[in-house]
Amino acid sequence: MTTVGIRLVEGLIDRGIEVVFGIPGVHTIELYRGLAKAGDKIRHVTPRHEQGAGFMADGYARVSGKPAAAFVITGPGLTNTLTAMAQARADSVPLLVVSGLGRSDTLGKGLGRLHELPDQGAMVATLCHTETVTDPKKLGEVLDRAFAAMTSGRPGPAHIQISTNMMGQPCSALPSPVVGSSTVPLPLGRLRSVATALNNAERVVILAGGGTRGAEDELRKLAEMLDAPVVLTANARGAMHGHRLAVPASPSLNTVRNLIAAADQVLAIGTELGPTDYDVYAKGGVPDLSGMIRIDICADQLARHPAKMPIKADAGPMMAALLPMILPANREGARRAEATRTTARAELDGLHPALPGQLDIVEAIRDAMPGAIIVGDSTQPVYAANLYYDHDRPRGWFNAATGYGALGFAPGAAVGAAIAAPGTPVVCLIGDGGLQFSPGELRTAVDEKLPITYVVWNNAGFREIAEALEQAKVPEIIGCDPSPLDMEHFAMACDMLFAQVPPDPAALAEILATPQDGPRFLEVQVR
Ligand SMILES: Cc1ncc(C[n+]2csc(CCOP(=O)(O)OP(=O)(O)O)c2C)c(N)n1
Ligand SMILES: [Mg+2]
Repeated sequence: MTTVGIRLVEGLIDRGIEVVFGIPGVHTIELYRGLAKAGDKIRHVTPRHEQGAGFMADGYARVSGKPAAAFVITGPGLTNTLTAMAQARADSVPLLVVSGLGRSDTLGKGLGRLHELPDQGAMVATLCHTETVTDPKKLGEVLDRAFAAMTSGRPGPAHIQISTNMMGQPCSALPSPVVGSSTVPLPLGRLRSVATALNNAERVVILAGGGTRGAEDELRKLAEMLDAPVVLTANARGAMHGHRLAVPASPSLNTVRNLIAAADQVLAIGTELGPTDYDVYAKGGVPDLSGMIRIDICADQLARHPAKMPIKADAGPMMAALLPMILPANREGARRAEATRTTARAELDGLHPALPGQLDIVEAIRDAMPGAIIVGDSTQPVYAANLYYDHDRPRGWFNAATGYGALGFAPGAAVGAAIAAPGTPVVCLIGDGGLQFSPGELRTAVDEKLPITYVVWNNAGFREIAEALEQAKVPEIIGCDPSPLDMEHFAMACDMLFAQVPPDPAALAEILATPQDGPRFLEVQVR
């Protein structure tokens, strides 16, 4: 008999899913029967915790540009995954979580059954689109709606839950997936008025966010035609590496704010204008953007900030449509961008004496491993680089130090990244505190023989938070000194190569440049 569980796996394969990250349980047996039947068509990766499953799928989606899937049990499996779903929501990552659900005749009755929750679907519904499979004949529609929720408009997570008694029901072959059409082209008149506003401006500045991922060519061409500096938020980094017009610096820096304030036309593309990029120090002073042209795929995003021209459109096609209407002009873009880059870098020195050294470490990693993907956690060098750092490839710099900011993101996300880009070296840059949130996921990298280098910034505790408490003049610094792991023993227990280095870029670069086969562990001893 072919069950709902088996058909669901087939339906995922038909929609381009090649890997599932998951932990099985008695509530997902039919899903695993489906995986077993699908053989080579789909790969299963076993994390050590469901939060890791979610973060792995997240890293996979960010690097591949495609939706990714996690299978978890009902109850604790799903609550363990919620943090990863929230991170995916904040960073617009298409993450599908398929979970079990208790027997349908027991739901909401509070019988104390295994993994019971009062109302699992309602719990997820505040976070993302959620679906319950209640009829095998409707399984295809459920999948189509979940994929549409993840990929049409602003990407994000989605959830499908299936009761144990439903998972084993007979289910006939699913119809072919319904594929949504691409975004509706803008009316020509509207495009013309945007182009006219840009052509008439003397000093254009582009603000590029994560919505420009995958449209790096269009972004570069548009910037070149407009001769406009491009400010790249953390989720847009990696676009326009080394380009004369790139400003890979945070709009929280005064220097970058001055560049924006001096523009007579701001063009914001695929950026939510959120405080973790635009006002990370919560000091206010974000330049007035009400005169901007704003392109965003999400109508309610557009409603959140006043703009002269709010345009609901997909970034790539919109930029491509604008290009032939832009008149080439000299706006001294390269001079303005270079001056901003130089001053931004200098501004770091004044913000905190340790920042330039931390940034040197990230640049040393990039230069020792060209083309590598750096997946960051919430640790000091990652904060430094989110302020100012030019990564050398698109989709190669992302982290949880921004947006939702879930500590412990990087070990799982690095696994997903490495699986999505076979042969590409991946660096997981993480603190000693963050490492202890998700240490188990390093073993997943060993199981899967992935070329991940764990660069662990060991400053013995939650240093960034300790500094925040100090600055706030809290009379005693409490809770910031969890003892770090003995890294060498830990790496040995994981069966990984291990080395120790001082926080010296040259020493780190030397070790990183040695070829690598499988995962390895580098402890940067900060103190
Ligand atoms: C899930 C979660 N819990 C708590 C925090 C708050 N937090 C942010 S950074 C941090 C300290 C991280 O320590 P470590 O990884 O050692 O990095 P360091 O600041 O020392 O470089 C904490 C506790 C968070 N971001 N996410
Ligand atoms: Mg630390």
